[in-house]
Formats: sequence, structure tokens, C-alpha cells
Amino acid sequence: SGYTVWRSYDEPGGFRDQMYQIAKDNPQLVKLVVLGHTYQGREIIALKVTQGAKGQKDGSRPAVLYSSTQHAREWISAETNRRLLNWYLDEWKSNDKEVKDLLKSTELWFLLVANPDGYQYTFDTERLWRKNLRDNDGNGEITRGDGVDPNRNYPEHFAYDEEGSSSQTSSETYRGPSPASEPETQAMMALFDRANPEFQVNYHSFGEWLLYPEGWQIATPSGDDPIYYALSGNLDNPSIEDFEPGLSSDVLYVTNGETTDFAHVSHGTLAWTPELSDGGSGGGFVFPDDEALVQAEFERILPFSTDVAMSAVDPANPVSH
Ligand code: 0X9
Ligand code: ZN
Repeated sequence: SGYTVWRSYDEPGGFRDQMYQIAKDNPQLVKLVVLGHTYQGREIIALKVTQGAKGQKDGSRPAVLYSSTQHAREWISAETNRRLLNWYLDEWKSNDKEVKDLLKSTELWFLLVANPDGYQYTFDTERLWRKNLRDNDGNGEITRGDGVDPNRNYPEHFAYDEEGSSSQTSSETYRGPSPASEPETQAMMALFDRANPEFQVNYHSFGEWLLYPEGWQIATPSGDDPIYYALSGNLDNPSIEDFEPGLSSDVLYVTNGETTDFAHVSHGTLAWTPELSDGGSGGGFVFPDDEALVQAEFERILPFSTDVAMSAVDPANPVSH
């Protein structure tokens, strides 16, 4: 790719290759599942990490879902999530007792690239592309007005109002023609059915927030707020250093058809949208191609991310670092 840190989806050694390699290198711990295919035919891939991954029925242990790059340009989310996956595998190999116990009791699911077409497009054509690659005008090529926002297409308050998503195909928050019309949405929903996760962490960028549902309204924080509060921390002591925790619709803006709202309402999954750090260019979406800065960002999210995993066996008694 010509980058130090960043890897595209398709390139040799890119995300797709790496996911297959990780599954191959860790047969006891990792199972690869192809959840579906994009408009351009790319595989949408999830990895399950748990002891005896292949023999163990999916969803038979309490599960956590770490997802990233729904929005194509938010490269830092996929890369820090990839590092999280590798961190668990490395800790297992070095006999970290907590991680060993965790992977005997819990399934960790990784959807590193939730929007493979869009992600690849940001490497090949348009660095700041956000949406998927639905050909909205059906002219056979991808142009400016194409694509659906993968984080507005879920069947939870879909199209509830014009503020939280758009009916205009050219909008950056175009919700798509109908709920779950998009292959990326269907793949994520299939993963929810398969794993029925206790928790989801849906990494995005940017803004340094730790957001939770329900994002379609500001009046009422979600019903599980004691657990959300315990795991999110507060302004004085946020669970991710310098990330402001709070109700997504209040702290950021209202959305509808959004992933974590779907997760919470349809599956009872306690779900967060961490908005990672401002990249400093590209309007904030372009994070520097700098190993030390990327690793520091990963280390910043690590304690919260592992707290969530450690809490899955008994969500009512959350573990906080
Ligand atoms: O708009 C989004 O989908 C997310 N922000 S981003 O800048 N990464 O596009 C935030 C979604 C969080 N939910 C709500 N704000 N309701
Ligand atoms: Zn995003």
C-alpha cells in the first residue's frame, strides 16, 4: 500500500489475507466465518476467538463483538481493533492467566472490516469515502452520490426522522432504500444472530467520545444504564483516557437506523460507539501513518476493551480496571 501502518483489504498481506493467516496459525483459538459478500463480491469476515473455537458451537459461551470500519475512511478503527485481536492471541501464548481464563469462558468476535468495499475504495480512489459502494443511480460505476451509510441502515427506528439520517442518495448519511437493504447490515445482523453478544464495541472515529444508546432520542438514557455507567466511567474518570462518556444522541447527535441501537433493542446487547482520536488532517479522519501514535491509540482503548470482555460472563457485575 506504500504505508508503514495502513493496509488495504485486497493487497497481499492486507486485512483479508491477515484474517485467513490468523485463523490458520491459531486453529485451537480462532474460527473464521464468512458472513456474506459485498456488492463488489468481497467477503465480509468475522473471527471467533475462544478456546476450542472450531469444536465449540457459536454462541454457546457469553460473547463480545468488536466491530470496526463501518465507515470506510476511519482506518484507525480497523487497525486498533486488529491490534486488540493480536493482543489477545499473544497474551494467550505467553500464558497470561486472565486471558487464558477469559478464552475458556467467553467468545470474542472480531469484525475488523465491516465495510470492505468502502474501505478498499479509500485506498484506491477516494481517501475520505464514508459509505458502502451501493450503485445508487445504477449507472454501473461508483460516483460521488453513490453509497449507503452502513450506520443508518438498521431496522431500529429506521428513517424515524430526517435529522438523524437522510432519504437523499447523495447524502453522507443516506439510509438506503429499506431497513437492512445492505449486505454489510445483513452480515452484521447474521453475526448478532450467531453470537447473541452480551456486549458490542463498535469502533469509529473521531471525537474522543464513548457513546451509548439509544441514539435516536435524547430524553431517556438506555434501560441498562447502571452497567453502561460502570463500564463507561464518567467525566472525572473516563474508562478510555480523555474520552467523554455519554448518551450518543446527547453528546454527539441524533441518528436512526444505527447499529448500537439495533444491538441494544433487538438483542439486549450493551453496545458502545467509541469515537477514537482526531487524526489531525482530512477533517480529522486521517490519522497519521505513524507506528508510535497508532500503538498509543491502541493502548488507550485496551483497558476498556478488555474490561468489557472480562464482564461478559456476568454483565450485572462489571469489571472495571
Ligand atoms: O454518525 C455516526 O454514525 C457515528 N459518528 S461518525 O463520525 N464515526 O460517523 C456516531 C454514531 C453514534 N450514535 C449517535 N450519535 N446516535
Ligand atoms: Zn464512523
